[in-house]
Amino acid sequence: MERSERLVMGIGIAVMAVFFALVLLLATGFGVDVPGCITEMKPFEQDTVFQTAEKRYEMHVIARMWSYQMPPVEFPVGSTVDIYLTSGDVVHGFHIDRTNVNLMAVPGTVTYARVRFRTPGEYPIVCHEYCGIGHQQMVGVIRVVQ
Ligand SMILES: [Cu+2]
Repeated sequence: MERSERLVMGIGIAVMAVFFALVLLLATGFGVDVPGCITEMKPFEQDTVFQTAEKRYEMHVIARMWSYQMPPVEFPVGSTVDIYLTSGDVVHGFHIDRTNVNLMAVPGTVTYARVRFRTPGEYPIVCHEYCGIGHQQMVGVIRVVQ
């Protein structure tokens, strides 16, 4: 092995050692942790779906492998719904068919969309991010009635 190769390998090992020491220091000394507790996130402190005014609703959805934590929901035609979404494990998708709602459910963050349901019917919800072996089971439905 040439001297320059040994030098490059030595620098590489030293940089890896520094990064590893920094990760250990941050994890143990400064309490840096991956985001986790959904219940402490503000929108998720209340019930899942509730009415805020006439034909105005707020819906809090948690995506988990491999379903959406939300009850069967039914809104009257013309309702405006504020949707707050997060994930309890990995990245998921949240697309409401026949609307422009297309969100990412990311652990530790809350995504938001507002949608108005103008026509009655069923609005299927599907996950559009491959999230594991049960991904195809991640479906839901919103019913809009007269
Ligand atoms: Cu999925």
